[in-house]
Amino acid sequence: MEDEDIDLSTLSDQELVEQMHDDLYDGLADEIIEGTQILLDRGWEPYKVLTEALVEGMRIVGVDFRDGILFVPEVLLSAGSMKAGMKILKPLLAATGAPKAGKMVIGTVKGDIHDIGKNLVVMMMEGAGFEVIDIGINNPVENYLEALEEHKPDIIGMSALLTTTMPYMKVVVDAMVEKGIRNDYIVMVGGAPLNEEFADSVGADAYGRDAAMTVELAKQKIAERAAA
Ligand code: B1M
Repeated sequence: MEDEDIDLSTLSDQELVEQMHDDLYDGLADEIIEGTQILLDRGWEPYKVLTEALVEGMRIVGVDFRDGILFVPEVLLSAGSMKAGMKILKPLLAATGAPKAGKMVIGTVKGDIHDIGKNLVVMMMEGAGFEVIDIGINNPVENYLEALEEHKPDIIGMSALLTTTMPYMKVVVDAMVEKGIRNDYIVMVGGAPLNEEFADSVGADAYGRDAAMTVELAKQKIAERAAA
C-alpha cells in the first residue's frame, strides 16, 4: 500500500474506514492513530470507531492468519497497530460504557515461558472487544486462582508450548473443581502441542487451535452460557 501518498483527512468516512482496514492489515500504527483521531474528530462514537474500523480490520487479519496468508510477524504488527488505536479509544470507551464481549484471564502455565502465541491471543481477543487480564508466563495454580478471585472473568485461558508443561493445565482445572468453582468459568486451553482430545482429557471446555479460532470459540461459549 502506498500510504505515504494518501492524505487520510481528505477521505470520506467510508473510504477512511476501508483505508484503516488496509493499514491494520499492513501493520501501520501511525496511520491507525491518525485515522482513529480523524474519525473521533468527525464526531464518531468511540465504540463505532472500535467496531467498524479496528475490530473489523482485525477480523480480516484473523481470517488470513487462520488461512495461512499472513504469518506471525505480520499479525504482531497488525495487533500492535490495533493496540495503538485502542490506546486512544480505551479511556473514551470506559467513559461512554461500550458493551464488552466478555472478560478473560489468561496466562502460560508453570514451567513454561513461551508467550508469543498467548500474546497474539490476547491481542486478538482485545481486538474483538474482550477485556483481557494477562497474568504472563510460568504461572503456578495459585496465580490463576487469585486472578479468578480478583477479576471474576467469564473465561480462564491457559497456554502451554511444551509437552512437559501441558499436563499442568489439569492441575489448574482440578484445583478449580476442588474449590467448587469449576463451573463458574469457561476453561479454554491452547498451544502448539495440544489438540481437542487433550483439552477434553484435562476437563477444558474448549481448545483454541489458533488466535482467530479462540476468539470465535470464546464468543460462542459466552453466547451458549447466556442462552442457558
Ligand atoms: Co521453545 N520450544 N523452548 N522457545 N520454541 C518449542 C515449543 C519446540 C517445539 C521447539 C522444537 O524443539 N522444535 C520445543 C518443545 C518440544 C516439546 O515440548 N516437545 C521447545 C523447547 C524444547 C524449548 C526449550 C526447552 C529449549 C531449551 O531451553 N532447551 C525452552 C523452554 C523454556 C521454557 O518454557 N521453560 C524453550 C525456549 C524458547 C525461547 C525462549 C527461545 C522462545 C520463546 C520466546 C517467547 O515465547 N517469548 C522459543 C520459541 C520461540 C519456540 C518456537 C520456535 C516457536 C513458538 C512460537 O512462538 N510459535 C517453538 C517451535 C514451534 O512451535 N515451531 C518452540 C508461534 C506462536 C504464534 O504459535 O505458540 O503455537 P503458538 O500459539 C498459537 C496457538 O498455539 C494458539 O494461538 C496462538 C496464535 O495462533 N495458542 C492459544 C497458544 N496459546 C494459546 C492459549 C489459548 C488459546 C490459544 O488459551 C485459550
